[in-house]
Amino acid sequence: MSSFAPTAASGDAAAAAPDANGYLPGLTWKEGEEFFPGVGKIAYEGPSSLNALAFKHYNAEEVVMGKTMEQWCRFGVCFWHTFRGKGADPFGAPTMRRPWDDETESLENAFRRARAAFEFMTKLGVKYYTFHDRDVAPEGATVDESNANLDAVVALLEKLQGETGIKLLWSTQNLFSPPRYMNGGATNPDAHVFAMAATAAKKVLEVNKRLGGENVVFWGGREGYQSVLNTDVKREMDHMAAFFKMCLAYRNKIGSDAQFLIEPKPREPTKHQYDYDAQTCIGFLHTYGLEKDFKLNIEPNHTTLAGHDYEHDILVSSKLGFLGSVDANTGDPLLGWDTDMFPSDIKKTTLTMKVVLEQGGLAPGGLNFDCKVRRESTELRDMFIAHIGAMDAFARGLRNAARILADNKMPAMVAERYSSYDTGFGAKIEAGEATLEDCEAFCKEQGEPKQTSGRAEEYEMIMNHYC
Ligand code: XLS
Ligand code: NI
Ligand code: NI
Repeated sequence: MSSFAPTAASGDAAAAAPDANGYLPGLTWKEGEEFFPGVGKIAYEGPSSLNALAFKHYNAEEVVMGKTMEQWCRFGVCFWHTFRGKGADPFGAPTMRRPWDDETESLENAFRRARAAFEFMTKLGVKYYTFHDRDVAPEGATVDESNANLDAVVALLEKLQGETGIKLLWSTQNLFSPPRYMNGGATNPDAHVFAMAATAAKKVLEVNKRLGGENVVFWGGREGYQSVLNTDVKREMDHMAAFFKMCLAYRNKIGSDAQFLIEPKPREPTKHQYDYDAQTCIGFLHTYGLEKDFKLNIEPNHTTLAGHDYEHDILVSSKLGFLGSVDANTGDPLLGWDTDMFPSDIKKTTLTMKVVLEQGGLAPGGLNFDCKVRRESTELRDMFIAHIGAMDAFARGLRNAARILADNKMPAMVAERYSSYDTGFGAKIEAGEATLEDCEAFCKEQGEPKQTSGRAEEYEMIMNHYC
């Protein structure tokens, strides 16, 4: 197939005449047609290929350190950006129209979207997907109506899962878009709104179980505050813990074994979110006795918003036993918001996959592409290319990380750096058997410690060898 030139998929959409605003008319797709004509099953063509619609590095069946790439990566497609995102940003209107989307909040539209999503994932070869309740089905006028809408779409999702073998990585409740949640969901000062949030979570737990969802995510976009002046921080955090405990009790009651994941984010939309970063969440879980029942879903673009480097929260949560899943995206260093871009930096994917290899895998979590194509990437083929590029980036990261571990050059250097704790007085410190008096006696006897280089430049040189 031809290289990076536009293909039939984009040409097809371009065939329709744009309206006065330059938009293509909605619903140009017709029953019986493919949603992505001109794009077949994405194949692995190897590193020498320049075909944009082929994998150059992700070879699903290839075995790396005892597992296939597919098993290590467990990629997921997210419904919200990929099938609801239309390119709107804080400064501009939507730029994208999808041929199957008539822009209404009808169930018919929701059904078409779901079918388009499953064709997309099948062609891409991704085995997992993720959604918020309101991504897949429209909100109704009452709780019953909303739940009935969701049930109707979930019945179709269940059928499509059965036909394709694609599974639900996780689902979650949208407690941030509806105006009722403007002051928070579980941390809302109004107990009635808390109850609405809990009602939505209850339904998601039921639906997640029905669809065999392997995890449930809790991202608290409005669980935080805009002003300390009007906020009782302690009560809000207590309420958030109460909400989590209700969710756990209900999960256990209905016999679901889905892993619960909190997704940290420091801010946006609220100025301060209680789930600021991985260590803040871990502290919260310990404070409320929830540390055995939750893991974390780490999103690197949130990590960088918290002022840490891309890999920081992945590393820290893994080493403390809390890494459950990854929302595999990236930010732009020059933009201060959650741009949710598809990852393409091989050093970052290498560092991520090194952590994944070291902890023996992510299951039941995965690498979920909580990513959107740029506002200017308006063609259907861009949806494929973005995912293919990111999957290739993680495949390269996986191979690189496996070489780093197999060669054992860097790991051995790190081990050597800490070797004073392996034996003698250091081992006594690690065992918790040394006192302040012992330390003083040791220093009086040993004198000044010798200076040891951190050798960061050498590590960087070695990293470049692998990437
Ligand atoms: C927003 C979050 C959100 C969660 C799911 O920044 O990343 O998309 O992943 O609610
Ligand atoms: Ni996310
Ligand atoms: Ni995000």
